[in-house]
Amino acid sequence: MTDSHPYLDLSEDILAARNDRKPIVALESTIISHGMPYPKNVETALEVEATVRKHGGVPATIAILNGRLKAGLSVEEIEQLGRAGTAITKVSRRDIPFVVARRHHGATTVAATMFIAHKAGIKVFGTGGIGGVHRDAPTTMDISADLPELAQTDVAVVSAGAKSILDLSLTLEYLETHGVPVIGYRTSEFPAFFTRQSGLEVNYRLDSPDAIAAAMRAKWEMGLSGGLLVANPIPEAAALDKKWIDVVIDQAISEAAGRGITGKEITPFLLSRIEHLSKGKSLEANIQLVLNNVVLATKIAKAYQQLLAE
Ligand code: PSU
Ligand code: MN
Repeated sequence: MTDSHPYLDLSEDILAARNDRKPIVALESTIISHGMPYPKNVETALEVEATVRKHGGVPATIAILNGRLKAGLSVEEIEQLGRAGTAITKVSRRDIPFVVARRHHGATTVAATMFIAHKAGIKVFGTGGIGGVHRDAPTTMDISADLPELAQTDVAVVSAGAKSILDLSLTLEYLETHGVPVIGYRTSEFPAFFTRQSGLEVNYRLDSPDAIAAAMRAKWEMGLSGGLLVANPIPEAAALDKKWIDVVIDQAISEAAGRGITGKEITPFLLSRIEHLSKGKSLEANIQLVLNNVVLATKIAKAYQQLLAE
């Protein structure tokens, strides 16, 4: 079914949720196809959706299917993306028109998911980690399209910070330059995905979903466009040992450099090597932090809906 946009299909669920002003949470699909191995990816995607529902929200997993931008997927569609894995095109902002024109399928990154969520009127998006400025960016200029998307698209993204496959300090500098606020949820430190600490500070510490929703409303009501990054640390019990995971990450990065991997392949390559080298420990941590993030995203979506209804 189409709703006011010639390229976009909202599922029945999402259309109904919009009409009833229910809190909707956007979810990305690159994490399914390129971020985790099958069948854990599908199990996790379905558990993530169930978690949003359990907390009173409506999940909108976002992807491109047969050239249509989709917000709200069926279980079969999620299974299809997860089973195909890296055979599905990883779609960031620049790729969207080509996958659409060819009527192909695409798994959307944080950037592409934000773009589609915004078109669908969805303001909150929960994921694992965002892309950022790569460690070798001063020479390669490898900066994820997720960052300029955060600078321009009005969606709040809840993530567990970013992995130290990236230069976290440069990532925060980029966000500052482009006016993207970084909010620490109940922390003043920017979390490093697998660990709660990075040694770097967030811009604002906020301790409640209501406070985050109030900042979103103020920002957008005054026409100050662009997203917000909500950094939610991994639960203590799921966090990995920093020294140990740093060794794993360094090894994955040197393997990527040795094989000359660049461009859009690098992030999926690093994620899968880290998973392999950590013997699945990183995958378990990844799943736990995503679940934690979508709980917070649902609470923020609820708080934001309530504010708008006042
Ligand atoms: N980081 C993760 N897990 C992921 C990704 C990044 O810890 O699944 C995915 C997300 O879809 C993100 C994308 O938007 O990788 C970034 O890719 P790139 O660095 O090529 O922009
Ligand atoms: Mn890149």
